[in-house]
Amino acid sequence: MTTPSNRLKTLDAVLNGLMTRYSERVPDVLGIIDALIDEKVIQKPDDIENDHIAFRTMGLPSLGIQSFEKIFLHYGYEKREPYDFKEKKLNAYWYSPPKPHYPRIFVSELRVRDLSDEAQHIIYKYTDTVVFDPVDTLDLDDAQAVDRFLHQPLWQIPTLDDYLTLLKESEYAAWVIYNRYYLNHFTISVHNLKPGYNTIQEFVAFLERRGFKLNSAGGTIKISPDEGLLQASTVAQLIDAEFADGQTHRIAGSYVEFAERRVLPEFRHLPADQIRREHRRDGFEAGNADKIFESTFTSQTNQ
Ligand code: OOG
Ligand code: NI
Repeated sequence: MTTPSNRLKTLDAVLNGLMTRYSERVPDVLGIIDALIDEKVIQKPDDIENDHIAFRTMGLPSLGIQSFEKIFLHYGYEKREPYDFKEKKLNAYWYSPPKPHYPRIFVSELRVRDLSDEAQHIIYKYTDTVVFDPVDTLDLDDAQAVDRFLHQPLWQIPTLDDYLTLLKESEYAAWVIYNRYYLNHFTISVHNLKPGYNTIQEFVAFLERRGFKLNSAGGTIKISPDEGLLQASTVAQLIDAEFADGQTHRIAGSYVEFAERRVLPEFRHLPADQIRREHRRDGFEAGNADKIFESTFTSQTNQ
């Protein structure tokens, strides 16, 4: 029987599977963890609080947010505010977790219909094989099945030509056509780390000292207008991608993000040892997110 506690066990397994594949694809993950252990900021990887994870998808009838979100709604996540990225032609939502120690989730989708006919045609060439919502036939209580689904090809591997044509018009489209539902990033919460590392400014200084390459779009540190949410990210790591025509090309894979959530003004009187997640700035910020998307863009990965 599916009980709420079984669902959380399934969620644990799904999140573990995502983090395992992601760490294999993104050497910066272990690089940063090792550097944190080396500087005695943490003792083991589990000491890191994961602020949120993010996924990208194609906004199409059998795919998109309305399909993908069914997975995490099943595990007790709640849909929260929408975001609209006009220039990048993206929609997004964030989801709050069933318990505070789970990561928030940020899911975005490409408004495929807003692209040129040529780009739409390329995308449909691949996604037209997805004729029904694949999540509808997935047993969401079977963690292994969900893990397989999140890492399996949803459509044929693209040709390099198609990839490069898409890249010219929408870097996001090119990313999704190759990387699909691979975890786009996980996010280290910095505010609960020890002094010297618990502000985004100090954490960024640590990363730069250790030689990690950071996304500079709109400035390295992205700050929400209310100054409660401060974010930074690495530049996506390149992967040697094999394309359908047998060609290989180095393309953007995934990246790592860092977030500082400040205590809300109404809770600033609380002693430090009483501060919990609900006392800090929650949610996301469109202005920050708009620049963080660019962590996988060639303007950042080629610098
Ligand atoms: C997501 C970018 C936005 C945030 O925390 O605002 C984001 C993406 O690159 O897919 O992660
Ligand atoms: Ni993020």
